[in-house]
Amino acid sequence: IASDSGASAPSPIALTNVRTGLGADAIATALIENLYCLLGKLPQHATRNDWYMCLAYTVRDRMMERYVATLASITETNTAAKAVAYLSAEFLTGPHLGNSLVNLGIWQAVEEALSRVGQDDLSSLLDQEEEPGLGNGGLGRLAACYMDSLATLNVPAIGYGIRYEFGIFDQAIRDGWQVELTDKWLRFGNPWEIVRSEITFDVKLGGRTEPYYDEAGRYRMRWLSEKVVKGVAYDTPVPGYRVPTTNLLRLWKAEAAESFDFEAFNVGDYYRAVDEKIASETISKVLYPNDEPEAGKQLRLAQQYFFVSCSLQDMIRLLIMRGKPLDEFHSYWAAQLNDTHPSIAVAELMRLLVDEHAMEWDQAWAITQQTCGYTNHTLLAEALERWPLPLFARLLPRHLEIIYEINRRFLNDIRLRYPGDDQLLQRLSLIDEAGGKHMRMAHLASVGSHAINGVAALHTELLKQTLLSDFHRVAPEKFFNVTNGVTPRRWIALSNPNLSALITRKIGDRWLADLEHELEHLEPLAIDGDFQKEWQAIKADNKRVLAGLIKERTGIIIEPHSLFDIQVKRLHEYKRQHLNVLYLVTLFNKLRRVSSAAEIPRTVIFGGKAAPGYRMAKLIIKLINSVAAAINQDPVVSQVLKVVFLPDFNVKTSHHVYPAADLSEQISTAGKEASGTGNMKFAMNGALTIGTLDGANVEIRDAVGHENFFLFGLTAAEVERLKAEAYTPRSIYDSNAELREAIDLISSGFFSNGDRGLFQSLVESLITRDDYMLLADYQAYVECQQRVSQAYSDQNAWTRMSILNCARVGRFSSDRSIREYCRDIWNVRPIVPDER
Ligand code: NTF
Repeated sequence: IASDSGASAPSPIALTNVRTGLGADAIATALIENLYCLLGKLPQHATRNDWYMCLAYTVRDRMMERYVATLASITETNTAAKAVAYLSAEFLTGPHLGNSLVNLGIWQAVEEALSRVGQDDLSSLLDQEEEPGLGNGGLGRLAACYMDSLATLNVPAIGYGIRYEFGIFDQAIRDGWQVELTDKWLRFGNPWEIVRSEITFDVKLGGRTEPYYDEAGRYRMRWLSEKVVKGVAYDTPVPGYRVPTTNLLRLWKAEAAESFDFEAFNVGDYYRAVDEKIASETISKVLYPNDEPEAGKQLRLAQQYFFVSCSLQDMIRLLIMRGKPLDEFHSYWAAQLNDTHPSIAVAELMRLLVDEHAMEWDQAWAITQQTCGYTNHTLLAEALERWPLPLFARLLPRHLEIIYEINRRFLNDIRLRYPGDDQLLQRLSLIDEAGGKHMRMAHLASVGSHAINGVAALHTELLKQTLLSDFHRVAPEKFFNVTNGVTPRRWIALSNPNLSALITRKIGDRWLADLEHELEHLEPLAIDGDFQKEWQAIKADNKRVLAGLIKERTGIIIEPHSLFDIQVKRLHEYKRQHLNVLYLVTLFNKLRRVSSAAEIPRTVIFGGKAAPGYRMAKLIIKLINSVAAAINQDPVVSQVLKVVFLPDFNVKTSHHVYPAADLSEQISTAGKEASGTGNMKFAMNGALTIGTLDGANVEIRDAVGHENFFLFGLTAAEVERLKAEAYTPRSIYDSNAELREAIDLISSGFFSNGDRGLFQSLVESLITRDDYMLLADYQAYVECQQRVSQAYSDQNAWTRMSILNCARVGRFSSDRSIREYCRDIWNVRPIVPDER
């Protein structure tokens, strides 16, 4: 077979150059062929979307050889490779086209091919792609970065999740309020996925259990379910960066096991027959739009069980295909639980091994524990998944029995090791007996895994000291830290191509595959005047692009020379977007009093979605928009300050946001943000951070140098101490005149057309409870922002710091994170190309 890359693995099939060739000729021919054969169009009649579709198919073709070869390494008898199953309810991949061009190294060839067929604008085709928004925020995007790194490091892996028909909602802003619109991402079809109609599994739900004796006379249990739904596999190839490995994302769609209930159909009840089909398909219908769990939502538990069961059944099938015995399951699979959403895997793997494959309990338990690892992503108590026992029993009666047995054995063991400590037993139990009984999913994940990890050094320490302290006491050897990372392919190469080209020109092109060791070669250039100029010019360009986008989406005109101060992330009280607003109101008050001539011009940009049911978060969006309107309208203040809420922040938009930032806002209450990953994306693109000692900020600050980071605020320990001492926010309000003036202006109705009630709940909560310590950190934040302005006024010094921020954050590549998972948790090694 002809392939002009030289990198492809040998194909068992003779593919033609039109399918595999990475040069412009082959790609141009393929474009025309695909347009004709797949879309049934002639070039003169093709719409922009037609061109996008046929380009997508053309690019996908070029991944197939590697994809088939990688899959073979997980299915063929003679390979010893252990593979990773990354189990996650969310994969926020973002658009595939641009990323695939980067990873396959065919950007230029595609541009050239397009121009040969009369299409000169690759970027408009990139724009056509609907974002697959199958995640809420950090957790889902992390899973996508990890899939990119697994492939890039040649580690065979399958990402298992749910093919939601509707992903995260689209956000519109009407009259300053968030409005949610359904995300119809599949509307025009999805050229990146391959339906595997033959790979389906039955998933049982409901019903009851029944004891019986098997042929060998053994006492066993069987599950007589009330209903069965079918999971169908949809695969999306995940190409590594310039390597032979192409992994896959396997997402399950729910369908009715029988699409017609023939009995109902025969008696003429057509509608009832169709009902079951509809009910089954509901399971993969929609992503829950909360970063917190939906307490007591049966459908959510059904979703989790549905994808976990399909995935584990698939993993067993693949093991058997390889001719390996089931008792070696853990030697061939490492399963990572991305938070507790897939934690039912612990009970499901036990059920499959014990009930379906007649394995002894002890052996099944050893395999389960050795297979599973659990990553915790939050310490927030309200975000911990707990299922009311009656709901759990109704949906998963057999799993309830299995979990009781796991718990009985676990607590027996603890009782022997810590005699007489009943409190400890209660705290460790998988069942919370207080109030209505609940199943504690974090406990199930912790007991059923050989490794438990937090996502930043501070977070892991707090996990050990607080949330999981009892588990740490009884099994300290299970605990690891793996600080999050993000892929430099999407977050630098794809979203900041000019910066990327500049870096490559200076330090060669190895940095994209080895950020940890290569990026630091930029450091000496931080004081190089010419380099600084180029650096500034690129930032200025990126800011102009973002300004254009903002004008198009909001009508607001911003000044590209101003300091771009950006806070983009989910809306949550602990992330404290409203602390940022308090500062803006303070600045507004000041600028109305004194001449603004000396003020450094700023544009403050917000973006992020609020969970539809989170009233306070939605009110904060309204406040941001109201304050923005007042500031932007003020003829004096708006000369030096503009405020923008950029609607519908998602992966696609974010490509234009991180590269344009001067200042990255990472201002959560210390101890609350597990890691953050936006903080890394900003720094990689040369933004300086203003932040608290929270999550990965701590490590970012150590990496970039304390003098290149704007630190403010209480530490996690100080936050706890202050809370314990009966914190009284009102006394801070009373004693700080600027703060009081800002809060009073909000209360006065100034920002709400005289409506004093509108923001009252927000103001009340700040003055009376202030759970997230805004008032305690307010003064420090305001002063820190003044230091920022001062620093920005010296552009050369700022640019030096900006370069150093980028040069020193190489360790926040997801490649480093994945190497650590491979070494400490999964015990997997890369496959070398000739192993397949
Ligand atoms: C998030 N957790 C954390 O809030 C972020 O700090 C972290 O960067 C990401 O996970 C990725 O680790 C969640 O989204 C959840 F669901 F756990 F609350």
